[in-house]
Amino acid sequence: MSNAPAVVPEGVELTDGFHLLMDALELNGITNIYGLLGIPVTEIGRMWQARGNKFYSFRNEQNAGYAASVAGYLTKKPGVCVTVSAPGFLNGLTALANATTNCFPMILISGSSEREIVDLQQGDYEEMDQLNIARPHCKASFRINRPEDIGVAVVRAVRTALSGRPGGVYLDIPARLFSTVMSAEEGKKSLWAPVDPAPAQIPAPSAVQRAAELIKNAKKPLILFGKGAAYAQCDADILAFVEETGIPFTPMSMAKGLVSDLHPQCAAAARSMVLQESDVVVLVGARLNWLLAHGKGKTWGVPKKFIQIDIQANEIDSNVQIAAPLVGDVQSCINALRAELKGYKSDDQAAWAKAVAEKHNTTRAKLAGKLSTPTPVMNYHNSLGAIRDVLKNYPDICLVNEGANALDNARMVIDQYQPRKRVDTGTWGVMGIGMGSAAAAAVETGKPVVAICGDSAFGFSAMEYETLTRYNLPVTVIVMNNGGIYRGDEASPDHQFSCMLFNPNTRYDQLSIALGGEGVRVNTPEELAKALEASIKSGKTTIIDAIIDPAAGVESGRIGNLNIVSTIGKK
Ligand code: OXT
Ligand code: ADP
Ligand code: MG
Repeated sequence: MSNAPAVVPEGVELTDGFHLLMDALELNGITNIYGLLGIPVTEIGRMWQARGNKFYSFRNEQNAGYAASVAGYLTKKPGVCVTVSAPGFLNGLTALANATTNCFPMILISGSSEREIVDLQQGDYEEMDQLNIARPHCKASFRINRPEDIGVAVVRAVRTALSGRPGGVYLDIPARLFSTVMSAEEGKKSLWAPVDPAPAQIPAPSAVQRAAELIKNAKKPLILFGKGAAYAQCDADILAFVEETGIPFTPMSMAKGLVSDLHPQCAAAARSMVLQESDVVVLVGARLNWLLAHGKGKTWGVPKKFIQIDIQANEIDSNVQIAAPLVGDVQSCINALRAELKGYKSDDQAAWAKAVAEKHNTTRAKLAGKLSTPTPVMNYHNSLGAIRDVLKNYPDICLVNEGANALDNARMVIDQYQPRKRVDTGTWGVMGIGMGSAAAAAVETGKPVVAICGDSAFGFSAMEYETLTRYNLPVTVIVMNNGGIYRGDEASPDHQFSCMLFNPNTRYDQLSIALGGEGVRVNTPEELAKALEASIKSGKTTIIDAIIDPAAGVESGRIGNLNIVSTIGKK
């Protein structure tokens, strides 16, 4: 079979790979592309902009990829990232793998070098077998060899990214294809948009009955929401399920706000109690992975029965036995359960809900005291307390959050009021998602964004701050400057700076000014609150360099239990 382009008779109107790719993306509802250009994809950016679409040009493909993946999470449409070959592709691949791990729909499109040379390893410009390297890190990896296949490839990528468990797709486009021509009329005919790319998946009635029976007979039920429930965008149905059942709920970090943290049934501040004491747990779009101690051990206390709502059938029983699997999309499963549970009422459950609410309220009240206690140098509590007080007046702001102490304390302190308003380090606990996520959140929601980043975490994508200022995005970055990873007070050995510390003279506020933004350094909660309020009101891209006590953090934040330490040979 030949890969040679079809011979087109003279006088016939022509199109080429570049044009067909853009036509196909537009037809599939894509308007924003995140990426970084160069050989062989430069024309994509220029032509995409010339068509009136938006191309967000980043400084490193990894950040463009994180932006695309977050765009996918927030919009339920695949976020698209475009990169050059080999090194650009590899930078983007980190984000594609992260998207797949987090179940975010994303398409990475990379130009690649000529197959004939790559396959014989003859040393082409940026030679790499990208198609196969991508394969284990995403849901599917496709190469397009002929212009007439661009339409079907884009449709397959969109459907694969969106259907079932969402995730990443890689599209490999050898350089030559971009300029390969074919008849414009035939090209047009080769394009289409998929019908119903993420079909509803309805749970079996018997599975719904089984789950409903467990709920009805429970004495201490709990609902646990994960980011799959937030992604599903069936917020009203979820709220109705919570309120109709009266069951306490607790959110995983990115599900915070799916039902407001201020809702009377929220049990976030009684987390240990509800995980340990509950007898039936309804998992909604949340995996029993490391973040949930694999569903076993002392985190989970008394024996319990799990009901698990998930679109991915083989997620069930991944760690422990699931008593009532509900395989389907969140919306269909929740509504089927609601119908089955109509009219049920349980006095036992009401008493449990009351006890949980009391614990939750007491813990919140205790924390509130710490949030307003002044200290000579700001700590995580009083700095985040100040941020929380400002943000409660802006419930629709999207919060981006990374770091260790900066992450764990912010998750605990800062309330979320609306769905999908929190983006963080996700399933991998990955640092560096900050600026890419902030860019996408600002672009896709059109609302202001606040990013709370540890100083280490910020450093992973700091140069991308210029991308934020360049596009005038209303993002306030609060760098929690404690001078190091976890803490800033570690003693250095005689011969070298400690491997956990940063230069204590670093001025993140001045970095902002150098990169075209606003910058302010703050030393007290009052200054922090004032600077944040002013920044949000101004809509200007700003860094607030918040000086945090170097001794305030703890090793690895809330997951110190996962840290491995040597007990041998320490001086
Ligand atoms: O019920 P109990 O008593 O248990 O109490 C809980 C709740 O009930 C209560 N709570 C509340 N109380 C009062 N009021 C309210 N509203 C409230 N809400 C809750 O609080 C507690 C805790 O609740 P929580 O958080 O819900 O529960 P818990 O038990 O913590 O939950 C467990 C987890 C596992 C679900 C949770 O902890 C979690 O989600 N953790 C995520 C952790 C994570 O992913 N961390 C990031 C990775 S750490 C490390 O790997 C780092 N690195 C290495 C590295 C990485 N990651 N990536 C790459 C690419 N390269 C390297 C690095 C470099 S972190 C890091 C940088 C760190 O330095 P920085 O300078 O950036 O940051 P700083 O530390 O600030 O210096
Ligand atoms: P968290 O980290 O918040 O606990 P996870 O990423 O571990 O959440 O889990 C999300 C789960 O949600 C995944 O198992 C995924 O298959 C599932 N999921 C994603 N979208 C849907 C949907 N629309 N309906 C049902 N399940 C979904
Ligand atoms: Mg730090």
